[in-house]
Amino acid sequence: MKITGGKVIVCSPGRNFVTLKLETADGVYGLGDATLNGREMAVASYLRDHLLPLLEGRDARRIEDIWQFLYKGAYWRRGPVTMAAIAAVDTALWDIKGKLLNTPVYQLLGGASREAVLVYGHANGETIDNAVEAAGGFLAVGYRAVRVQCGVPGMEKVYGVSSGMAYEPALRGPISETAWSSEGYLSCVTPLFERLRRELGFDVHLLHDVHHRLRPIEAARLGHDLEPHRLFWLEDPTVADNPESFRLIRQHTTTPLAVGEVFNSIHDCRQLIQEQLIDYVRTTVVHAGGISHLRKIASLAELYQVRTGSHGATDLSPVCMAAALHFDLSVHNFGIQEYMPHTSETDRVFPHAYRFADGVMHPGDKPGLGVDIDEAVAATFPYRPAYLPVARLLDGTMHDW
Ligand code: KDG
Ligand code: MG
Repeated sequence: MKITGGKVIVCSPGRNFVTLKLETADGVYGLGDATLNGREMAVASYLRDHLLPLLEGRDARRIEDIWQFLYKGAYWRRGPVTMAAIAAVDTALWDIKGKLLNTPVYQLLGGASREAVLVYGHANGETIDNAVEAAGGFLAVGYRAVRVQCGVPGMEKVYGVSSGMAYEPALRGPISETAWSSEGYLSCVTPLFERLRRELGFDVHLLHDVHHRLRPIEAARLGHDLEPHRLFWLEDPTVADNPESFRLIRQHTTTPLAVGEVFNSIHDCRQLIQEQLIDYVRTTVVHAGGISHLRKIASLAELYQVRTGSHGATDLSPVCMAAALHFDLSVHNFGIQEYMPHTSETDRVFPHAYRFADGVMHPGDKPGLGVDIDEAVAATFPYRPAYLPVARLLDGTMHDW
Protein backbone atom coordinates (compact mmCIF):
# COMPACT_ATOMS: atom_id res chain seq x y z
CA MET A 1 0.00 0.00 0.00
CA LYS A 2 2.47 2.58 -1.23
CA ILE A 3 1.92 6.33 -1.22
CA THR A 4 2.27 7.39 -4.85
CA GLY A 5 1.94 11.14 -4.36
CA GLY A 6 -0.60 13.73 -3.54
CA LYS A 7 -1.70 17.27 -4.01
CA VAL A 8 -2.27 20.34 -1.93
CA ILE A 9 -5.55 22.04 -2.76
CA VAL A 10 -5.93 25.66 -1.67
CA CYS A 11 -9.42 27.09 -2.10
CA SER A 12 -11.52 29.91 -0.72
CA PRO A 13 -15.26 29.19 -0.59
CA GLY A 14 -15.86 32.27 1.62
CA ARG A 15 -12.61 31.73 3.53
CA ASN A 16 -9.32 29.97 2.82
CA PHE A 17 -8.73 26.26 3.28
CA VAL A 18 -5.64 24.16 2.61
CA THR A 19 -6.35 20.47 2.01
CA LEU A 20 -3.92 17.61 1.49
CA LYS A 21 -5.05 14.77 -0.76
CA LEU A 22 -2.72 11.81 -0.33
CA GLU A 23 -2.88 9.09 -2.98
CA THR A 24 -1.91 5.42 -2.89
CA ALA A 25 -1.09 2.80 -5.52
CA ASP A 26 -4.50 1.12 -5.10
CA GLY A 27 -6.34 4.31 -5.96
CA VAL A 28 -7.45 4.86 -2.35
CA TYR A 29 -6.86 8.45 -1.21
CA GLY A 30 -7.09 10.24 2.11
CA LEU A 31 -7.73 13.86 3.07
CA GLY A 32 -6.16 16.04 5.74
CA ASP A 33 -6.87 19.64 6.73
CA ALA A 34 -3.77 21.89 6.78
CA THR A 35 -5.40 25.30 7.24
CA LEU A 36 -3.52 27.87 9.34
CA ASN A 37 -5.68 30.98 9.29
CA GLY A 38 -3.79 33.96 7.82
CA ARG A 39 -0.62 31.91 7.14
CA GLU A 40 -2.11 29.35 4.74
CA MET A 41 0.53 29.35 2.02
CA ALA A 42 3.36 28.57 4.45
CA VAL A 43 1.78 25.19 5.25
CA ALA A 44 0.90 24.59 1.59
CA SER A 45 4.56 25.07 0.67
CA TYR A 46 5.79 22.91 3.58
CA LEU A 47 3.61 20.09 2.29
CA ARG A 48 4.27 20.54 -1.43
CA ASP A 49 7.96 21.36 -1.33
CA HIS A 50 9.13 19.30 1.63
CA LEU A 51 6.76 16.54 2.77
CA LEU A 52 5.20 15.13 -0.39
CA PRO A 53 8.59 14.27 -1.95
CA LEU A 54 9.54 12.47 1.30
CA LEU A 55 6.32 10.46 1.41
CA GLU A 56 6.39 8.94 -2.05
CA GLY A 57 6.95 5.18 -1.89
CA ARG A 58 6.27 4.87 1.86
CA ASP A 59 3.75 2.39 3.26
CA ALA A 60 0.55 4.33 4.00
CA ARG A 61 -0.42 1.84 6.71
CA ARG A 62 2.48 2.87 8.98
CA ILE A 63 0.77 5.92 10.49
CA GLU A 64 2.79 6.19 13.72
CA ASP A 65 6.10 5.56 12.00
CA ILE A 66 5.40 8.23 9.37
CA TRP A 67 4.44 10.69 12.14
CA GLN A 68 7.73 10.07 13.96
CA PHE A 69 9.68 10.20 10.70
CA LEU A 70 8.26 13.64 9.85
CA TYR A 71 8.54 15.00 13.41
CA LYS A 72 11.95 13.69 14.41
CA GLY A 73 13.37 13.70 10.91
CA ALA A 74 12.85 17.43 10.39
CA TYR A 75 15.36 18.24 13.15
CA TRP A 76 13.34 21.50 13.63
CA ARG A 77 10.60 20.48 15.99
CA ARG A 78 7.08 21.78 16.62
CA GLY A 79 5.68 25.17 15.58
CA PRO A 80 2.28 25.80 13.95
CA VAL A 81 3.45 25.41 10.33
CA THR A 82 5.31 22.13 10.86
CA MET A 83 2.62 20.65 13.08
CA ALA A 84 -0.26 21.62 10.74
CA ALA A 85 1.59 19.95 7.86
CA ILE A 86 2.26 16.79 9.91
CA ALA A 87 -1.38 16.87 11.05
CA ALA A 88 -2.60 16.89 7.46
CA VAL A 89 -0.49 13.84 6.59
CA ASP A 90 -1.57 12.00 9.74
CA THR A 91 -5.27 12.77 9.18
CA ALA A 92 -5.06 11.63 5.56
CA LEU A 93 -3.39 8.37 6.63
CA TRP A 94 -6.17 7.61 9.14
CA ASP A 95 -8.69 8.32 6.36
CA ILE A 96 -6.84 5.91 4.05
CA LYS A 97 -6.68 3.22 6.73
CA GLY A 98 -10.40 3.47 7.41
CA LYS A 99 -11.17 3.18 3.71
CA LEU A 100 -8.80 0.21 3.33
CA LEU A 101 -10.42 -1.62 6.24
CA ASN A 102 -13.90 -0.44 5.24
CA THR A 103 -14.63 1.07 8.64
CA PRO A 104 -15.18 4.56 10.09
CA VAL A 105 -12.08 6.01 11.76
CA TYR A 106 -13.67 6.08 15.23
CA GLN A 107 -13.82 2.28 15.14
CA LEU A 108 -10.06 2.21 14.62
CA LEU A 109 -9.62 4.52 17.62
CA GLY A 110 -11.23 2.10 20.06
CA GLY A 111 -14.87 2.50 19.04
CA ALA A 112 -17.56 4.83 20.33
CA SER A 113 -17.34 5.84 23.99
CA ARG A 114 -20.69 7.64 23.72
CA GLU A 115 -23.71 7.80 21.45
CA ALA A 116 -22.92 11.25 20.08
CA VAL A 117 -20.80 14.31 20.73
CA LEU A 118 -22.01 17.36 22.70
CA VAL A 119 -21.28 20.56 20.78
CA TYR A 120 -21.53 24.26 21.55
CA GLY A 121 -22.61 26.99 19.18
CA HIS A 122 -21.65 30.68 19.01
CA ALA A 123 -24.18 33.33 19.98
CA ASN A 124 -23.19 36.97 19.87
CA GLY A 125 -24.71 40.42 19.75
CA GLU A 126 -23.61 44.01 19.80
CA THR A 127 -25.64 44.63 22.96
CA ILE A 128 -26.50 42.40 25.91
CA ASP A 129 -30.11 42.32 24.69
CA ASN A 130 -29.02 41.12 21.26
CA ALA A 131 -26.64 38.52 22.68
CA VAL A 132 -29.30 37.11 25.03
CA GLU A 133 -31.75 36.92 22.14
CA ALA A 134 -29.15 35.19 19.94
CA ALA A 135 -28.43 32.64 22.68
CA GLY A 136 -32.16 31.92 22.95
CA GLY A 137 -32.16 31.30 19.17
CA PHE A 138 -29.52 28.58 19.60
CA LEU A 139 -31.60 26.85 22.27
CA ALA A 140 -34.61 27.00 19.99
CA VAL A 141 -32.78 24.96 17.34
CA GLY A 142 -31.64 22.34 19.81
CA TYR A 143 -28.26 23.43 21.19
CA ARG A 144 -27.59 22.48 24.80
CA ALA A 145 -24.42 24.54 25.09
CA VAL A 146 -23.76 28.05 23.81
CA ARG A 147 -20.76 30.36 23.86
CA VAL A 148 -21.93 33.94 24.29
CA GLN A 149 -20.04 37.16 23.44
CA CYS A 150 -21.27 40.74 23.34
CA GLY A 151 -20.05 44.14 22.19
CA VAL A 152 -18.52 46.77 24.46
CA PRO A 153 -20.10 50.25 24.53
CA GLY A 154 -17.71 52.78 23.03
CA MET A 155 -15.68 50.17 21.14
CA GLU A 156 -16.48 50.07 17.47
CA LYS A 157 -15.62 46.43 16.88
CA VAL A 158 -15.14 43.53 19.27
CA TYR A 159 -13.66 40.31 17.93
CA GLY A 160 -16.21 37.53 17.96
CA VAL A 161 -19.17 39.87 17.73
CA SER A 162 -21.04 40.63 14.53
CA SER A 163 -24.58 40.74 13.31
CA GLY A 164 -24.07 37.77 10.97
CA MET A 165 -23.41 34.12 11.88
CA ALA A 166 -20.04 33.59 10.17
CA TYR A 167 -18.30 36.05 12.39
CA GLU A 168 -14.74 34.77 12.88
CA PRO A 169 -13.16 37.29 10.57
CA ALA A 170 -10.14 36.69 8.44
CA LEU A 171 -10.53 39.86 6.49
CA ARG A 172 -9.55 40.36 2.89
CA GLY A 173 -7.80 43.60 2.00
CA PRO A 174 -5.66 45.67 4.38
CA ILE A 175 -5.21 44.15 7.84
CA SER A 176 -7.73 45.51 10.32
CA GLU A 177 -6.42 47.13 13.53
CA THR A 178 -9.08 47.39 16.21
CA ALA A 179 -9.09 49.25 19.52
CA TRP A 180 -9.30 47.31 22.79
CA SER A 181 -10.04 48.28 26.36
CA SER A 182 -9.95 45.54 29.01
CA GLU A 183 -11.72 47.85 31.48
CA GLY A 184 -14.61 48.42 29.06
CA TYR A 185 -14.82 44.72 28.27
CA LEU A 186 -14.78 43.69 31.94
CA SER A 187 -17.66 46.02 32.71
CA CYS A 188 -19.92 44.06 30.29
CA VAL A 189 -19.19 40.36 30.79
CA THR A 190 -20.65 39.76 34.25
CA PRO A 191 -23.86 41.71 33.48
CA LEU A 192 -24.19 39.63 30.28
CA PHE A 193 -24.09 36.35 32.20
CA GLU A 194 -26.39 37.68 34.94
CA ARG A 195 -28.99 38.38 32.24
CA LEU A 196 -28.40 35.05 30.48
CA ARG A 197 -28.98 33.06 33.67
CA ARG A 198 -32.00 35.13 34.61
CA GLU A 199 -33.63 34.60 31.21
CA LEU A 200 -32.40 31.15 30.18
CA GLY A 201 -32.02 29.47 33.56
CA PHE A 202 -29.36 26.94 34.56
CA ASP A 203 -30.27 24.02 32.27
CA VAL A 204 -28.11 25.29 29.43
CA HIS A 205 -24.30 25.18 29.39
CA LEU A 206 -22.87 28.68 28.92
CA LEU A 207 -19.33 29.36 27.75
CA HIS A 208 -17.29 32.49 27.15
CA ASP A 209 -14.07 33.23 25.23
CA VAL A 210 -11.69 35.97 26.41
CA HIS A 211 -9.41 35.49 23.36
CA HIS A 212 -6.25 35.79 25.53
CA ARG A 213 -6.93 39.49 26.14
CA LEU A 214 -6.73 39.87 29.94
CA ARG A 215 -3.81 40.09 32.35
CA PRO A 216 -3.76 37.16 34.81
CA ILE A 217 -5.08 39.20 37.74
CA GLU A 218 -7.91 40.66 35.60
CA ALA A 219 -8.80 37.14 34.45
CA ALA A 220 -8.79 35.96 38.06
CA ARG A 221 -11.26 38.69 38.99
CA LEU A 222 -13.49 37.88 36.02
CA GLY A 223 -13.52 34.17 36.88
CA HIS A 224 -14.40 35.03 40.47
CA ASP A 225 -17.20 37.43 39.47
CA LEU A 226 -18.68 34.84 37.08
CA GLU A 227 -18.85 32.04 39.66
CA PRO A 228 -22.55 32.52 40.54
CA HIS A 229 -23.38 32.05 36.83
CA ARG A 230 -21.70 28.59 36.67
CA LEU A 231 -19.96 28.77 33.32
CA PHE A 232 -19.14 25.52 31.57
CA TRP A 233 -15.82 27.22 30.85
CA LEU A 234 -13.97 30.49 30.58
CA GLU A 235 -11.71 30.20 27.54
CA ASP A 236 -8.24 31.64 26.95
CA PRO A 237 -8.50 34.07 29.90
CA THR A 238 -4.90 35.15 29.31
CA VAL A 239 -2.02 34.20 27.00
CA ALA A 240 -0.64 30.78 27.85
CA ASP A 241 3.01 31.36 26.95
CA ASN A 242 3.66 31.35 30.66
CA PRO A 243 1.76 28.46 32.32
CA GLU A 244 2.37 29.99 35.78
CA SER A 245 -0.18 32.69 34.91
CA PHE A 246 -2.83 30.03 35.27
CA ARG A 247 -1.72 29.21 38.79
CA LEU A 248 -2.48 32.80 39.70
CA ILE A 249 -5.94 32.62 38.09
CA ARG A 250 -6.63 29.25 39.73
CA GLN A 251 -5.86 30.62 43.19
CA HIS A 252 -8.80 32.98 42.89
CA THR A 253 -11.58 31.16 41.11
CA THR A 254 -13.41 27.87 40.64
CA THR A 255 -14.74 28.88 37.20
CA PRO A 256 -13.51 26.08 34.87
CA LEU A 257 -10.77 27.11 32.45
CA ALA A 258 -10.25 26.03 28.82
CA VAL A 259 -7.01 26.66 26.95
CA GLY A 260 -5.13 25.40 23.91
CA GLU A 261 -6.59 26.32 20.51
CA VAL A 262 -3.24 27.84 19.52
CA PHE A 263 -1.14 25.00 20.96
CA ASN A 264 0.61 22.72 18.52
CA SER A 265 2.12 20.02 20.71
CA ILE A 266 1.75 18.11 23.94
CA HIS A 267 4.66 20.14 25.32
CA ASP A 268 2.59 23.34 25.15
CA CYS A 269 0.00 21.91 27.52
CA ARG A 270 2.01 19.42 29.60
CA GLN A 271 2.49 21.67 32.64
CA LEU A 272 -1.04 23.08 32.50
CA ILE A 273 -2.41 19.54 32.53
CA GLN A 274 -0.04 17.99 35.05
CA GLU A 275 -0.52 20.79 37.56
CA GLN A 276 -4.28 20.73 36.94
CA LEU A 277 -4.26 24.42 36.07
CA ILE A 278 -6.95 23.93 33.41
CA ASP A 279 -10.10 21.85 33.08
CA TYR A 280 -10.38 21.53 29.29
CA VAL A 281 -7.67 21.27 26.65
CA ARG A 282 -8.66 22.85 23.33
CA THR A 283 -5.99 21.43 21.02
CA THR A 284 -7.29 20.42 17.59
CA VAL A 285 -6.54 17.79 14.98
CA VAL A 286 -5.28 20.33 12.43
CA HIS A 287 -3.10 22.46 14.67
CA ALA A 288 -1.75 19.85 17.08
CA GLY A 289 -0.19 17.18 14.91
CA GLY A 290 -3.22 15.22 13.76
CA ILE A 291 -5.35 12.48 15.28
CA SER A 292 -2.29 10.52 16.50
CA HIS A 293 -0.81 13.38 18.51
CA LEU A 294 -4.17 14.60 19.81
CA ARG A 295 -4.80 11.13 21.23
CA LYS A 296 -1.56 11.37 23.19
CA ILE A 297 -2.60 14.75 24.59
CA ALA A 298 -5.98 13.29 25.58
CA SER A 299 -4.32 10.32 27.29
CA LEU A 300 -2.10 12.62 29.33
CA ALA A 301 -5.10 14.78 30.20
CA GLU A 302 -7.12 11.74 31.26
CA LEU A 303 -4.61 11.04 34.05
CA TYR A 304 -5.37 14.46 35.55
CA GLN A 305 -9.14 14.54 34.96
CA VAL A 306 -8.74 17.22 32.32
CA ARG A 307 -11.24 16.82 29.47
CA THR A 308 -11.05 17.68 25.79
CA GLY A 309 -12.87 20.59 24.15
CA SER A 310 -11.44 20.92 20.67
CA HIS A 311 -11.42 24.15 18.73
CA GLY A 312 -13.91 24.03 15.85
CA ALA A 313 -14.28 27.52 14.39
CA THR A 314 -15.01 27.92 10.67
CA ASP A 315 -11.34 28.41 9.75
CA LEU A 316 -10.93 24.69 10.44
CA SER A 317 -12.22 22.90 7.35
CA PRO A 318 -14.92 20.19 7.25
CA VAL A 319 -12.05 17.69 6.94
CA CYS A 320 -10.85 18.76 10.40
CA MET A 321 -14.43 18.76 11.71
CA ALA A 322 -14.94 15.17 10.54
CA ALA A 323 -11.62 14.07 12.08
CA ALA A 324 -12.48 15.89 15.33
CA LEU A 325 -15.80 14.06 15.59
CA HIS A 326 -14.17 10.63 15.18
CA PHE A 327 -11.70 11.61 17.90
CA ASP A 328 -14.43 13.04 20.16
CA LEU A 329 -16.68 10.01 19.82
CA SER A 330 -13.91 7.60 20.76
CA VAL A 331 -11.81 9.34 23.40
CA HIS A 332 -12.83 8.56 26.99
CA ASN A 333 -12.22 12.01 28.51
CA PHE A 334 -14.12 14.00 25.90
CA GLY A 335 -15.78 17.15 27.25
CA ILE A 336 -17.34 19.16 24.43
CA GLN A 337 -16.70 20.09 20.79
CA GLU A 338 -16.96 23.58 19.33
CA TYR A 339 -19.16 23.71 16.24
CA MET A 340 -19.78 26.55 13.83
CA PRO A 341 -21.57 25.43 10.67
CA HIS A 342 -19.70 26.25 7.46
CA THR A 343 -21.23 28.21 4.60
CA SER A 344 -23.16 26.34 1.91
CA GLU A 345 -20.28 27.03 -0.54
CA THR A 346 -17.86 25.31 1.83
CA ASP A 347 -20.23 22.37 2.28
CA ARG A 348 -20.42 22.02 -1.51
CA VAL A 349 -16.63 21.84 -1.75
CA PHE A 350 -16.46 19.32 1.11
CA PRO A 351 -19.45 16.91 1.03
CA HIS A 352 -19.54 15.13 4.39
CA ALA A 353 -21.33 12.46 6.39
CA TYR A 354 -21.27 14.16 9.80
CA ARG A 355 -24.54 15.51 11.10
CA PHE A 356 -26.01 17.72 13.82
CA ALA A 357 -29.30 17.16 15.67
CA ASP A 358 -30.56 18.11 19.14
CA GLY A 359 -27.32 19.72 20.25
CA VAL A 360 -25.09 16.74 19.45
CA MET A 361 -23.12 15.54 16.44
CA HIS A 362 -22.06 12.23 14.94
CA PRO A 363 -19.34 11.60 12.33
CA GLY A 364 -21.45 9.06 10.42
CA ASP A 365 -20.46 5.53 9.49
CA LYS A 366 -18.81 5.88 6.13
CA PRO A 367 -15.40 4.22 5.78
CA GLY A 368 -12.57 6.58 6.72
CA LEU A 369 -13.42 10.11 7.84
CA GLY A 370 -16.60 10.36 5.76
CA VAL A 371 -15.62 13.62 4.08
CA ASP A 372 -14.59 14.31 0.49
CA ILE A 373 -13.42 17.21 -1.64
CA ASP A 374 -15.01 18.18 -4.94
CA GLU A 375 -11.95 19.50 -6.74
CA ALA A 376 -13.93 21.00 -9.62
CA VAL A 377 -16.04 23.07 -7.23
CA ALA A 378 -12.94 23.95 -5.15
CA ALA A 379 -11.26 25.32 -8.31
CA THR A 380 -14.06 27.85 -8.71
CA PHE A 381 -13.01 29.46 -5.38
CA PRO A 382 -9.35 30.49 -5.78
CA TYR A 383 -7.20 31.53 -2.79
CA ARG A 384 -7.52 35.13 -1.63
CA PRO A 385 -5.15 36.46 1.03
CA ALA A 386 -6.93 37.31 4.30
CA TYR A 387 -5.76 38.10 7.81
CA LEU A 388 -7.14 38.07 11.33
CA PRO A 389 -7.54 41.55 12.80
CA VAL A 390 -5.08 42.76 15.42
CA ALA A 391 -5.90 44.66 18.62
CA ARG A 392 -4.30 47.79 20.03
CA LEU A 393 -4.96 49.46 23.37
CA LEU A 394 -6.61 52.87 23.27
CA ASP A 395 -3.18 54.56 23.37
CA GLY A 396 -2.04 52.57 20.33
CA THR A 397 -0.02 49.86 22.12
CA MET A 398 -0.16 46.51 20.35
CA HIS A 399 -2.16 44.08 22.52
CA ASP A 400 -2.20 40.31 22.99
CA TRP A 401 -4.52 38.05 21.12
O1 KDG B 1 -8.34 31.57 13.52
C1 KDG B 1 -8.69 32.00 14.78
C2 KDG B 1 -10.08 31.59 15.16
O2 KDG B 1 -10.31 30.23 14.89
C3 KDG B 1 -10.32 31.83 16.62
O3 KDG B 1 -10.22 33.18 16.88
C4 KDG B 1 -11.65 31.33 17.04
O4 KDG B 1 -11.19 31.78 19.33
C5 KDG B 1 -11.80 31.16 18.50
C6 KDG B 1 -12.72 30.13 18.93
O5 KDG B 1 -12.75 29.85 20.12
O6 KDG B 1 -13.42 29.57 18.09
MG1 MG C 1 -11.20 30.72 21.21
